[in-house]
Amino acid sequence: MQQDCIFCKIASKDIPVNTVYEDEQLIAFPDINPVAPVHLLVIPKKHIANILESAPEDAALLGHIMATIPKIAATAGLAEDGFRTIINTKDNGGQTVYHLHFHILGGRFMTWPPG
Ligand code: IU
Repeated sequence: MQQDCIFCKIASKDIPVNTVYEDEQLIAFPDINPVAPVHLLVIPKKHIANILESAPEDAALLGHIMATIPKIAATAGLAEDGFRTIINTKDNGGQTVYHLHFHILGGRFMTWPPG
């Protein structure tokens, strides 16, 4: 856990959220400022600032997150029409919270390219 990291505090339950999925390695919860009818965040409980900062030993964790995202999306009702998964990285990627997180966006048609 990294001090002053808000997502570490969510992972440790110091800040409560409406958890939609949790296991030993990750937690998923609704984004506080949703940009789609369904907007979830999936975070590793381990503090990793972003995908650039992930280490070789994080490969299994990253794989577990990717393998779990479709289950979380399906539970949220997004399997039939689909959804978008986004990882924002550093300034040009639009990253504002420096604890790795995967956005799940669904419930409406997503345009391309993103802004
Ligand atoms: P970004 O990829 O770093 O830009 O996304 C951070 C997201 O975290 C953003 O969508 C925020 O609305 C969201 N968020 C949150 O859900 N709860 C919080 O306490 C904070 C940010 I701070």
